[in-house]
Amino acid sequence: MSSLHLANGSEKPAEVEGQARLYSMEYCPFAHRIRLVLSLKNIPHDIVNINLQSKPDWFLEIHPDGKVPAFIDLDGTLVTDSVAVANYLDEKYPEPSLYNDETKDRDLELLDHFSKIMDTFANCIFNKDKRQFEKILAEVTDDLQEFEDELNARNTTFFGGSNPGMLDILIWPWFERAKALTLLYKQRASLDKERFPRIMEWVDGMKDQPFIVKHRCPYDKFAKFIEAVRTGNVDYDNL
Ligand SMILES: N[C@@H](CCC(=O)N[C@@H](CS)C(=O)NCC(=O)O)C(=O)O
Repeated sequence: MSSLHLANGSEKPAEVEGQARLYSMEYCPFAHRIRLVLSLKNIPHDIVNINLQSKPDWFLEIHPDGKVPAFIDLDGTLVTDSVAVANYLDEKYPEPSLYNDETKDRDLELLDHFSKIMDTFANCIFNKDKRQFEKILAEVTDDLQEFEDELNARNTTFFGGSNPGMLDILIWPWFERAKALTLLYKQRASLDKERFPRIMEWVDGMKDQPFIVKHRCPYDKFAKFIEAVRTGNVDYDNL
């Protein structure tokens, strides 16, 4: 289902009858979101991985921004940007539905707030945040409090209820990669069990979901990927 990361000069893989297509990259958290939605909803698709350091011309013709994820539906519709793709898939393939009417607005608000954590994470991995690790950790921990409180208020394992919903899926790729920071900064860190019991239960519940297991991105591999990105030379298929 997945492919090697195709670079410029490669042939564009032929479309497969009856399958949508996701242009992806193994370590990208945004593309990871879409792999999870596609799997959970059992949407027939293939995955074409792109070498983002040497993008094929045919990929740039499809999506001139050159970013993954890019999704092409069976009827040829192109959708880009992970949240837009996830919402498109939820409308077009409603089983199972990933939003609850009662919580959708709050989910979208929390997703918006989560982008602060995503930005901090990106600044850390790309060496743009010059603060001490402890300071960054303290800030992210404070930002997470709202998510702990929300799970507590909902009194459910997942934001989606007894099963993961859209918010669970859209934030998960960063939780799976978070420990990579301890390797990159060569520091220890763990979540305070007393302060974040709900988040801990949520992480345990998410980790066991078959669609999560299927697309796992081990944090040590992600750290290797980031180290390779920092050298400017990524061997996407042999990390
Ligand atoms: N806002 C976009 C971000 C996607 C994104 O930044 N993808 C990265 C890989 S993780 C990418 O394609 N980078 C290639 C580039 O910027 O040239 C989304 O949510 O899909």
